[in-house]
Amino acid sequence: LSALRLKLEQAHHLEEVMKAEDLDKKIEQAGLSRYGHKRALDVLNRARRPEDLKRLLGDKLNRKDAQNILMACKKCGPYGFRHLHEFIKFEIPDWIIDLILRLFGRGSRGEWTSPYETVMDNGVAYHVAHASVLKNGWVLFMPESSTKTTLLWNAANESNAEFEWMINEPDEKLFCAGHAFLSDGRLLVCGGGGGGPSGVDRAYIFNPDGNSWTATGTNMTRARWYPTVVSLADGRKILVASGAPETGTVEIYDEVDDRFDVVTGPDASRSFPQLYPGLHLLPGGEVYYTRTGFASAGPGPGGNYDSLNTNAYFRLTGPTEGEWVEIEDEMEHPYRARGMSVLLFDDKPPLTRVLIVGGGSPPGSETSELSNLSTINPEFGHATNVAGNEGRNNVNVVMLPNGEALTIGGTVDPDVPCALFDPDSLTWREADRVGYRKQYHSVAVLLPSGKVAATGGSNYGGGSNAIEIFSPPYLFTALGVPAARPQITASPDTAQLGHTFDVDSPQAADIDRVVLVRPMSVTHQTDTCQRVIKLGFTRSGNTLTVQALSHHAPAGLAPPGVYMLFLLNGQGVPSVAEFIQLEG
Ligand SMILES: [Cu+2]
Repeated sequence: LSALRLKLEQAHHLEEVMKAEDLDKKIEQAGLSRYGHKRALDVLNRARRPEDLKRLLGDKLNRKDAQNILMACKKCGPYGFRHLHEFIKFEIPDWIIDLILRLFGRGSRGEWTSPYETVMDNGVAYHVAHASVLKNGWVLFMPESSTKTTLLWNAANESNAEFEWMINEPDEKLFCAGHAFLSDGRLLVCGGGGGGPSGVDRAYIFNPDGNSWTATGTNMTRARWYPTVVSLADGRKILVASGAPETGTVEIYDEVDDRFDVVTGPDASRSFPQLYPGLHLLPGGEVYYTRTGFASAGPGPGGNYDSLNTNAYFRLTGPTEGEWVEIEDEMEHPYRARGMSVLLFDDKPPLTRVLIVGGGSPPGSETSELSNLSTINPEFGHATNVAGNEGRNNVNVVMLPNGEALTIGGTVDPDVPCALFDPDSLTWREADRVGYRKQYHSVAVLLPSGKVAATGGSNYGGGSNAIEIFSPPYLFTALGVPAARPQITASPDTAQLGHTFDVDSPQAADIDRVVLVRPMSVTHQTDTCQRVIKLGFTRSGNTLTVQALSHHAPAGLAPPGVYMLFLLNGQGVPSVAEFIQLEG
């Protein structure tokens, strides 16, 4: 009899081992990272009542199963479940395990990987503080140190590190410069000069055709360290604002005349509490100040804050004349230093919104605020907690082609999850965590692959030289398998604003959205370039005829320049982007 019992026990044990192996396979297939696994167990272990579990697992969960899970959790000891394997012992239904794998796997949280580091050809680590996505798909990095070397990275090569070092370097340090793209995809880089607020008045242009640096025709009219640079609506003028030691003036770079001029007028100057003030070009052509930025220079604790607490906008009133207009109403948390702001556009109301994430101190830095800028009297919304519920400073926000905003880091502890904002439901949800701290001097950019690269801050910001790459949830099915992506088989190099252009795709019948995304050029949580713009289209066979905005579209919606063209299918899966030059 005891032999029989032993046999039964062995059989039972064998069955458990087989079930565990089966589960391990499922865990791997769902892309449940060690961290995702821990988050799943955290949520389960925190549940106290069946209702807590229903919130996670939905109404399909009946009371009996819920109570079984709560009981099983208790039986596992004071820490609750330590591995999903423990579910097997308690015969928790398969559908619950499968649902947990879907909720915490890469199909809903995406996945960070870290293929390699930024190193120079002599093997020395390269510390990044600036990143710009060029029209050839390479990324231009500028250093977080007093070296003049700029680094090019082939973002399309994820398996092997592929870098190029500039043969001709600018003769000034570009660390702490501000930058934005010109209308032909060249990059204008203004001021900086290294690690101190004395600043330089030099400006340079990087040309991705031939990878060359040249000085601008004239210097800036002022020295500027930590300035913000914004492309304006006409595709010819770039606004340069703030930057120490200059306090108030703004100036205009004219890309046709290749010169800088200071902007004049009774209200043409405005001092900002922040260096790198968060500025964005609105569809109407105004430049809006979001109150994000970097406060450290100037008097006062932590920076030269203004007492106004107002937002403001700038508009040109003549070729080199302009004015700042203060906005009376104010944000719930107007102190947003070291937060980041992004524009959200839609083709139905609300048409234009700005999302402000983190910055300042708690309460406030753990939240985001959404302001409706569809009229020039903004409506300020209430602050909403960003998933992770942690204060975020020096946080990165990247707009994805599906219109979601990805928040990365901003916390000392990289264990705090990244967060995805859905502009339709106005809700945040958790995403996979980054591998390394992403704070001061960290950068993140959307790549043509539809993935996001993050790195930087390794010298001063506690960061890492690792290039980390995020595959958003849209690149996977709900079960964590790579999703089939639509392809672009033909698209033009240029398109005229107000006119149509043709794009070929074998999946044309499934295409739900055609979007233009302006490539990012980011440093210090400041990017004025990124914008996601939906285009109308019609379909005939494998060809999409796309409307490059209507004649009536306001000029500031899509300033002339190089864009990434993405097709998205009905499941929201994007193609790899093709670059397209939008001409005014
Ligand atoms: Cu800095």
